[in-house]
Amino acid sequence: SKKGLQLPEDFLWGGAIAAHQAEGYWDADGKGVSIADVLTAGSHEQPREITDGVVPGKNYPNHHGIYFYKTYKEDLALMAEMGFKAFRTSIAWTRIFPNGDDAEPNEAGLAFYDDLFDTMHALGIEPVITLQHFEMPYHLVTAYGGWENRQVIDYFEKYVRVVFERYKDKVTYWITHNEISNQANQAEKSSLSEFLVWTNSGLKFTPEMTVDQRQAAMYQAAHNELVASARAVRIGHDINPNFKIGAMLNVGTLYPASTKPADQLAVQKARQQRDWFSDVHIRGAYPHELEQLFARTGWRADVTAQDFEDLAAGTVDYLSISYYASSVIQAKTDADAELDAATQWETVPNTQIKASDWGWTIDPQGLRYALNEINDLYPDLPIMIVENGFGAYDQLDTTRDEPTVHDDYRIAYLGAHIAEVEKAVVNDGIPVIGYLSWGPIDIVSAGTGEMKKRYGYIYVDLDDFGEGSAKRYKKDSFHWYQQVIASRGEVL
Ligand code: P53
Repeated sequence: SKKGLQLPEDFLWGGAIAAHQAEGYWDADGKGVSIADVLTAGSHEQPREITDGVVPGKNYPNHHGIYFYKTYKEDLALMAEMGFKAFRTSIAWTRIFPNGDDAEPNEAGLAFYDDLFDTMHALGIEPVITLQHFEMPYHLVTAYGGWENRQVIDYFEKYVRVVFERYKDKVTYWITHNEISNQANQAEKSSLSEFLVWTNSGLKFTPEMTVDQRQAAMYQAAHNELVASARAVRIGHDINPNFKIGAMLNVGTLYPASTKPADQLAVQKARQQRDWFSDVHIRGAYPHELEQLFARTGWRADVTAQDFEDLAAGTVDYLSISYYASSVIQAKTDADAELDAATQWETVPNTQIKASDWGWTIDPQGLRYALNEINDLYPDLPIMIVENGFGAYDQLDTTRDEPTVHDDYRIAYLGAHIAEVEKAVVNDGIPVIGYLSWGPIDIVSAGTGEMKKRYGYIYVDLDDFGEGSAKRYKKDSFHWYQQVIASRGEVL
């Protein structure tokens, strides 16, 4: 631990989870089936399966999560003990509207979040609340086709009106759609692509679908989500002008594979194709290269004049980001890339840096790079880091009176990333308003459905089959993060 830079007094230190990865009690108190409830357990080698409804006998880890639905009071008390100023979670849309198209909201679901937010305030913790984190009602997929259908905009609007009204005095920081850009560049057939369009948009990419059809479906769904987000911003500001409503993108830094001009252009195009979502959210309009693309391809066909007015009128108050890793982009050909170049470049390994056991590169400087890049594009827009962390295998040390985990690898990852955030704020002058690390308590992995891919400062005694005592134990990183927050990041 060495003396370093410090972050401002009002900086929002904390952590972030999502409802479907933690709450469990997937069918309790009137909750409906969500798209996360039909995802089986997978692993680094074995993709999660998207089943047709809930199939008996399959392992659905989100059905149990870490039982946060019942343990939130004790769990939040541990966050408060670490000194958390803010805590991010999501509202499970299916607790409020079990099917999405229900006439009336479910009071039991609303009451749960009332108490959750009250609990946070009693502990001095500011809620940061995501409206859609990978879990729309499954019924909106089977009956409407997911976000590709613009009727879903109206159902989302109905849901956000209810929660904005209900929690208008309890929640200030909102996020509309989690990692909305994950679905970009996923037209090529792979299980990861199928997973990402499912979790973002409730889209089912079947093997028969052509690249063209996949692109059209994704761009249409994304458009509908962006219109829904913009409408939510306006509705929210009408209900409470103090609301801060943000967008959320994964901004893993992209590097060119070489100094070859074709690689430079490829990385630039890859970034534009991934990051245009923030232009729509922040500037209220599509960037020109996207409009050119749609003019050429006919993708994103179902639009109205009202949509564009809504987008312009509903720009966000801040940008929230996740950052885990960087990637390297290489052109497949030396010829000039066309704009729709998703098929003209590929990601290649970075031999300069190490990676996690799940192949995610460890690149703290990439975070400073990403923050600078965002600030160059959108000067002075507040940025909240709402996910960053290290998924790793943990070994519970049971030789102590109180079991613990010696997670020096996690401390090393987090400390190095926080140091780069401090340089971005103190040296580069970037308005980063918070740092919420991912999974401050172990939860179910989104990508693999594993429990053993752990991010927490707090260990949860559950395995990949949901077996275990579910007891919570403080890891070494718990005490470390406590002193990071207490010293405002000076002691890492
Ligand atoms: P897990 C893909 C790429 C980057 C981030 O991920 C992603 C995903 C989807 O897995 O997800 C975000 O649990 C997401 C969280 C998720 C976290 O990153 O696969 O917003 O829900 O848990 C970490 O290790």
